Amino acid sequence: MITLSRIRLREIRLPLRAPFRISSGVVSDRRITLLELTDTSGLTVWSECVAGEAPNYSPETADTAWMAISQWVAPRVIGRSFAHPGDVHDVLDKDFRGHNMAKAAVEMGMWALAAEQAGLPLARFIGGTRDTIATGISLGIEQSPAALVERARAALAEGYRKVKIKIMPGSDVEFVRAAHEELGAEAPLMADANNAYTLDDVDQLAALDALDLMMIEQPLAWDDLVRHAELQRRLETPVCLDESITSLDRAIDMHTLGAGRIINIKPGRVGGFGPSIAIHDYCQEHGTPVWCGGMFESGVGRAYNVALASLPNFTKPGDVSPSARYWERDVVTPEWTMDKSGMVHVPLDKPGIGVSVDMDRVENLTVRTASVGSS
Ligand code: OSB
Ligand code: MG
Repeated sequence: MITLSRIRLREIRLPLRAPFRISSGVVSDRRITLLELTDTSGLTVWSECVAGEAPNYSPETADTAWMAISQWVAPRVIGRSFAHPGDVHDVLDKDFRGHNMAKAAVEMGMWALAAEQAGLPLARFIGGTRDTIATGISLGIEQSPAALVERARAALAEGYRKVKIKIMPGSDVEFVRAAHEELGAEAPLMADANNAYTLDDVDQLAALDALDLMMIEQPLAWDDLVRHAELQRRLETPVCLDESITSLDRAIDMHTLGAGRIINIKPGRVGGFGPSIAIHDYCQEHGTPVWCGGMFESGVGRAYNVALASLPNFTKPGDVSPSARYWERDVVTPEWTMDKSGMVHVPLDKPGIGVSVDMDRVENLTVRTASVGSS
C-alpha cells in the first residue's frame, strides 16, 4: 500500500552551462521544482517536475505546475491508499484536465516509493530489462553550419550514439547537410523542429530525405496529428512525434492515422510512468520504436528517465545525456555519467531511483518552498 502523508515542493534555479536555443525559445536558467513525497511510514523519495519557464513547449510552466500540484494534485492523493502506483494516474485524471507535468511529478514519485517499499531499483520495479541506456545528445540551434558541425563532431567523439540537431526555417537543410557531409553518411543524425513548420514547407522538409536522418521530430504544430499524417505520406524519413503525444490515446491515434513512425516518450508530457509504460507497451505490440526524450532534467528527473528507458522497446538512443552536458554540478550523487561507448549505466545496486540528493547544494539553490499535508 502507498499512502502519502506529505508532499514538499521546492523550486531551485539551476543555470545551464550554455544557453540552449530551439525554434520555440531559448533557455539558460532552469527553474526546476523538486518534490519530496513522504508516506505514512516515514519513507521519503524525491521527484521532479519538468515544466518549463515559458509555455512554449506545452501549456504548462513552472508556475502553473506549482499551483496545480499544491491546489489539486497533492490534496487528491494525500491520505488516499493505493495498492499499486499504476492506479494513481486514473485518479489524477478523473475530471481534471491537462496539467500532465504536475500530475507526473507526483505519480512518478509514487512509483519510486513503491519500488523502495518492494526493495527494488525503480528500473526493475517497472519491468526494465536493460543494464545500460544508449545515449544521444540534443544540440541547440547554432550560429552557422560550421559551428554545428564542430559540436556534433565533438559529441560523436565523446561516444554519443545519436546527435539530434534542432532546426527552424533559415537554420535547417544547410546545417543538417553540413553535418551529414562532414561527419559521414553513417553518422547517426536526426533533426527536431519543435513545431516550426507548416504543410506549406513540405519541399523544405522533403529536402532532408536525402540526408539519411534517423527521423524528423515534431515538424508541425504541437497539437496536430492530421497534418503530420499528410506530411508523413510525403516523406521517406520517419516522423517522430514529441509534443503531440500527450496520452496513450494520442499514441494510438498516431498509429491509426499514420501521423508518425516513432515516439519520443517524456514521462512528464504524458502524465507519468503509468501512461509512459502503456504507450511503450502499445508501441511494442505495433512495431513502433520509442526512445526517451529529455527536458533538461536535474539528476533527480534523469533518474526516472534512465529507469524508464530500461524498458525493452526503448530501442533508439535517448536524450539522457550525463550531468556534465548540462550543469557545472548536478544536485545528485553520484552524478550521471556516460561511458566511452555512449552508454549510461542503470543504477541497480540499491532500491529506488539510485541516486541521492545533495542536500547542501539543493538548499543553496532553493528559491521557494511549500508543503501540503502533515508529518
Ligand atoms: O523538444 O526534445 C525537445 C528540451 C526542452 C524542451 C524540449 C526539448 C528539449 C530537448 C533537450 O531536446 C533534451 C535533453 O534534455 O537533453
Ligand atoms: Mg522534441
